Amino acid sequence: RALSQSRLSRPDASQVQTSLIHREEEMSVLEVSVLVLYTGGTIGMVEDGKGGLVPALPGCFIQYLRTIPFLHDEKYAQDTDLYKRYKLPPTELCVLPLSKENLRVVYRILEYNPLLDSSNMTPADWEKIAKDIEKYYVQYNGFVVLHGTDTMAYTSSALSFMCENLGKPVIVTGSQLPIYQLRTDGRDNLLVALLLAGEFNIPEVGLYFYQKLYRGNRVTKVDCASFDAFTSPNLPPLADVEIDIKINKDIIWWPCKTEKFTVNPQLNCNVGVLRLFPGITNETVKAFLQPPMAGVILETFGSGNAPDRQDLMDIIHEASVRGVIMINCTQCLRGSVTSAYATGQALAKAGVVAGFDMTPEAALSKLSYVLAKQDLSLEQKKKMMQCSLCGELTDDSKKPKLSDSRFIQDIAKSLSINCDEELGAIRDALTPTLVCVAAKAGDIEALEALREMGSDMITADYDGRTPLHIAACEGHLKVVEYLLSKGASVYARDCYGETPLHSAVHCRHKDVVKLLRKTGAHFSPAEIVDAGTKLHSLAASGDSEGLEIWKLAGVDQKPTGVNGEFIEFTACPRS
Ligand code: ASN
Repeated sequence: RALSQSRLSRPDASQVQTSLIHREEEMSVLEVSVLVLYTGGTIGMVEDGKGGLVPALPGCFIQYLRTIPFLHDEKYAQDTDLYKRYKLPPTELCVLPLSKENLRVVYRILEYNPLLDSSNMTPADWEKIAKDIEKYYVQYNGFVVLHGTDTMAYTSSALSFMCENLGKPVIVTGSQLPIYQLRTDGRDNLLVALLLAGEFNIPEVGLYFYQKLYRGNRVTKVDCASFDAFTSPNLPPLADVEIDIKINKDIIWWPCKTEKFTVNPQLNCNVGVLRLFPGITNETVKAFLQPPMAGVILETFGSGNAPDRQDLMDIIHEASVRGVIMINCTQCLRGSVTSAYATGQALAKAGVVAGFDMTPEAALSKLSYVLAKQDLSLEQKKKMMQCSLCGELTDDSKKPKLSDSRFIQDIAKSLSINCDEELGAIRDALTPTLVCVAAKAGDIEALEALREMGSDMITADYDGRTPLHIAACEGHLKVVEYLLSKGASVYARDCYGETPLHSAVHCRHKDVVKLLRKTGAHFSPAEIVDAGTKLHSLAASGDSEGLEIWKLAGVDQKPTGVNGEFIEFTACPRS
């Protein structure tokens, strides 16, 4: 912040010196906060004395984490009055050592009671997790859900649908061996999940396991004897965690609506999965489709094929006419349902809807979510099942192809480049700057042209300022609107921790502030504390316009002092 202010007015040499010192101090204490919802799973289990694993006693988990130096830095907590500042006891709060990115992840653990083996999870538990994310959404930069691996793919899929307009990372993880054991994947999975949730702006429900961050609704558990337990058969990982953490930003599902985050907890539980097999009888299928069944995932052969005998098709057609929604998903691990074969076409004729390359876990939880939408007709629900709501199925038609970009192609030609990796490198080096320039100029046409070339609207400049920061600062309302519709995040932070909302407030662009608030932007608790000084000075100088814009941004002042002076500041999470 000291440096960003010094950019506004030319500092003399002594000021530069002070700014750098501030910067160093400030960077070493830039904190991000993560809420850990600890629901159970092997990660926190111990032997029950009879040869079985069960969740440890309440409180054991965090007590243990606090003894591991790379998961908790007590000296920092003491030196900086952490527990007092966060108003939380040491039984709930931990802080990681300083990361390579010069950040401190401060994390709070909310331990569920009872802790569950994930085989006992139900939709009611998904609802509780989703509602906790909603309850604490404004207070934390990201969320980690600690969960058993057995049904983790169902939970991560369900959360991805229930958390509508998600703008912050929700990382689901767990382990194959308990964290208390000498050899375990638990410590590493937890540490990386915390870093991903705190330091990276990935607005998705992800599942982190064994060096890969996957999209939560694309995963399936494939191995119960290896640390590498999950796979995402039809989508590459969102991030590869090797020596460097490589985020695959081309496939991240950036939110494109100017709507706030909400949780939609309604699910219809009258759903099921029927795996077809050679010789399946009509009676079995008929019995399965009886009321109250409202939706069924049919696990078919190959690219969506089933025995096409007429009597079986009649049973399926009858169920469809009764309003049962049936989704065609393949039993194959990889690939998509197509209409390549007559046996598959017969299913479509009987009323079965293609589920393309959705995993059965994603298809089932999506069906449960879609069926519960009371304001939609049956046809609308079927249509919704075939559209990608949050990246759960592949829709190639929307993806701009790098090879279609004339600009990139021309540059590649003049540099004699023809391999895809080098093309990607050119795009990554050139287009972020061009997008920032267009955002500053308020030039939507240029932005659209750049987007068509395959450029994203989210990559930051060297100060971590995204095109949205720049447009917000300049007060280009239309550009802000455009960027939000193309995936820009209201939670992006520049290297000083400043959000686009802060930029808009600082430059007093009321309309931009309003739009960002509508999209769910808010100040962090730390920014609210900082805002105190600013509000005091605005109040002291009688700057009512300045005070009003802070209020619009969700920070209000209460004149509670004896003489009516402003002494307390509160956040209004929802405008
Ligand atoms: N049974 C455990 C669970 O799902 C398996 C695990 O977490 N590795 O809770």
